[in-house]
Amino acid sequence: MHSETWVLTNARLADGAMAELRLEAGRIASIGASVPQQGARLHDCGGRLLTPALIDCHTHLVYAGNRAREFEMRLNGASYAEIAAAGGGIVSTMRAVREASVEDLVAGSLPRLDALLAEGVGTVEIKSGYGLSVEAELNMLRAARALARLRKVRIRTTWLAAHALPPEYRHDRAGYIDNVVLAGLEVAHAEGLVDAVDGFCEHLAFTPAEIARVFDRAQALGLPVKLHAEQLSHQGGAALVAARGGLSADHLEHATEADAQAMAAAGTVAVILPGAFYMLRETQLPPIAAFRAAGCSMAVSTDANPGTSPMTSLLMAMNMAAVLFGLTVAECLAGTTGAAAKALGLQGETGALVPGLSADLALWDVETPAELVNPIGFNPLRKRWFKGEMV
Ligand code: DI6
Ligand code: FE
Repeated sequence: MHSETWVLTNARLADGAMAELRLEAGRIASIGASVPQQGARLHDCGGRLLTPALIDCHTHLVYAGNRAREFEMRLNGASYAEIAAAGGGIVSTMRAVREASVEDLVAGSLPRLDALLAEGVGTVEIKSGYGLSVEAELNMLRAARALARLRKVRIRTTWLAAHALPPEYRHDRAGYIDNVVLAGLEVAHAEGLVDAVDGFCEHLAFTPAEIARVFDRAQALGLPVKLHAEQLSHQGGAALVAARGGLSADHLEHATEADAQAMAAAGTVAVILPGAFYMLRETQLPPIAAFRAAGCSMAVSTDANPGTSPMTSLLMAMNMAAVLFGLTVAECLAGTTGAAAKALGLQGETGALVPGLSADLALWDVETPAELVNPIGFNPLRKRWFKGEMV
């Protein structure tokens, strides 16, 4: 493992500076105008843009089935909330996931993972949340761990059993939290399946008080927390996750200036998810100016999921974050590298071109970050390295 030593020459960094990098034992050993070349394989980057490998810090990549029929219903005027109330939405994906084996989940999710990797992604967060029973939630995270063994990628798993209420618990919300969300978390954690804990805090999902119970257990187990917060309405989720020192609050279209300040103070990253905003034709914009003013880190992610963001292109998410939400090119690139690493608690491991970090790199057939964010549906990835190995 990590036997390849590389020296990359003529690399153009995001700020336009030219550099050489030495990759050794899976890490960035040195970066500068010229680095020692002994014992290394050489790669001439030819003046092309070199960035950290991209990080997709919020996905629901593991699932079964699809929701194309519901998409057609929405095109005919049905709302997301109406479809959910009629037994569609998350619960329809739940039925498909419960029928799938771990092998089925892996086979169905691999093409989606490959689509991300083809765009220079080196780290992907994957959530449970479509099983909604202990066993099916475990299977989703088992599939996520299996994906990490099949490809050169770092996978971070997230327990999201508090995503929706399954039909069998419709009249027993507390029972679902106890028997599935909390009891399952214990089992999943014992099996080594959980890197963080998430919830969906929304009028059609769980209240801040219910999420607080989930966070209590997560934190008792020493697991970091994050939250789908203020997506469709303002519920207080962003303040809750900030008060817990959480990794991130995600979506945030309905977040306030006070939320932005609380998140910045807590070091909680704002994860911006333009795919769901676009697919649901939302009109409420996340308070980007408030995040900037507060000094809150912003990450950008696909939210890849079958219902509200069937998108497996992080480059597309960057373009949408710029066009729909007004992020700058620099914010889009930071949002899929350094800030995304922070949103996963990985800022000491990946997401920057700094000696000592994992040598996770993407080399692009362009010269500037703007050329990554501007095109739609064009992938200029030329090469990638993962833990120092050319993939
Ligand atoms: N927010 C979303 O947009 C997705 N989950 C969530 O918590 C929706 C997932 C789905 O509709 O399948
Ligand atoms: Fe999500």
